[in-house]
Amino acid sequence: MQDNNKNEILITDEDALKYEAAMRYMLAKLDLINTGLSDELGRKAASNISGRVKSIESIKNKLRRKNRKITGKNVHDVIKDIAGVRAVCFFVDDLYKFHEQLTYHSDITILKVKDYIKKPKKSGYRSLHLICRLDMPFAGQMLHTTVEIQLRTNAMDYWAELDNQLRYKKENESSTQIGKKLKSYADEISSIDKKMMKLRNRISQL
Ligand code: 0O2
Repeated sequence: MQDNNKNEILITDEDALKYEAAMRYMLAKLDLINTGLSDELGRKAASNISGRVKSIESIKNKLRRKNRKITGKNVHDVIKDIAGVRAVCFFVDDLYKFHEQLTYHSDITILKVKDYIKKPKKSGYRSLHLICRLDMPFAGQMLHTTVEIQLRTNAMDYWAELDNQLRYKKENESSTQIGKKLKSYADEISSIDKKMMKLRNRISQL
């Protein structure tokens, strides 16, 4: 993957393959954790698990948003979510159970926890982000790759997906007005998430 302006290789094909491998490995982990948790809880924990490797355009845009030079070094040093996976769960406490389960895996080191549920972003965005180092064997050698895990509820995901379509990364005239509305809807959605968890607890005591 090249930066067309300077002809600098930003990500080699080999690196791209490594990120792809790390993403798939982490997906398999989340899938296993989901199976175990669902069995323990007697209900499905995650409704959807997905992953992606960030496109070069998206990487370049993110470096621009962060006012960083588009260089191969910055791609690896600054962008921590080139490989990203996401588990979308039914209830807020399931997310923290996922987090706990991940700590039992010796090939995963959680480098940073960004809890945008306890402390939502100004936009209203909520999710639990874990920046992890994954140590895995690949092509006859050990691979050490950073992977971002996003854990969110269906409700948080619904909001984030709509926010992506309507506002996120768009700098236009109406963004302040729309931003305020979206923030208040995020708060409403979050209060429903809490109510649903309370209801589940009440039902389980019947
Ligand atoms: P994409 O296309 O989804 O991958 P840093 O601030 O340096 O610690 P980073 O990665 O810049 O780290 O920021 P942050 O805030 O932890 O956000 C990482 C990702 O969270 C974003 O990745 C989005 O996926 C999601 N996100 C964060 N804030 C919002 C928001 O307000 N609305 C929505 N819809 N999603 C958000 P990317 O690379 O920006 O996007």
